[in-house]
Amino acid sequence: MAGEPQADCLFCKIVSGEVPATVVRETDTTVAFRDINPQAPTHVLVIPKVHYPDAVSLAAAEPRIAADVLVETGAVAAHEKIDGTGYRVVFNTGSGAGQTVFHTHAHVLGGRGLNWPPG
Ligand code: IU
Repeated sequence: MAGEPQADCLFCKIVSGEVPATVVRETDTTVAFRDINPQAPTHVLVIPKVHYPDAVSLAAAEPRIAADVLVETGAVAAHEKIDGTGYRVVFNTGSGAGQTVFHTHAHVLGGRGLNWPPG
């Protein structure tokens, strides 16, 4: 069923605790943890506890939880003290855009200069 944990989903396993992660923050609806392959001094992923493959499908089905994810990116930025200098929130959507894990996640990147456009 939509939103239910998927047996083959790594991020569902992080939500359940089956796979360990360096958790930065947790709320009723989200988990924020450090990316295993950081692309910046701060690189944290914010995921909803429910399983949807990308941000758009989450927002269509569960708009409040999608808002929780977005609000949580700001809480992570404050926690990491990168809110003053600026940071980037990225939802890679689809394999052509570099999405490799098909459980909604926001990348929160900061702590260095960030070029535009991104690669
Ligand atoms: P992407 O937008 O789907 O490419 O992002 C997936 C991210 O998940 C990527 O930055 C990976 O480094 C990260 N990740 C992780 O933090 N832990 C893992 O066990 C795996 C991927 I697999």
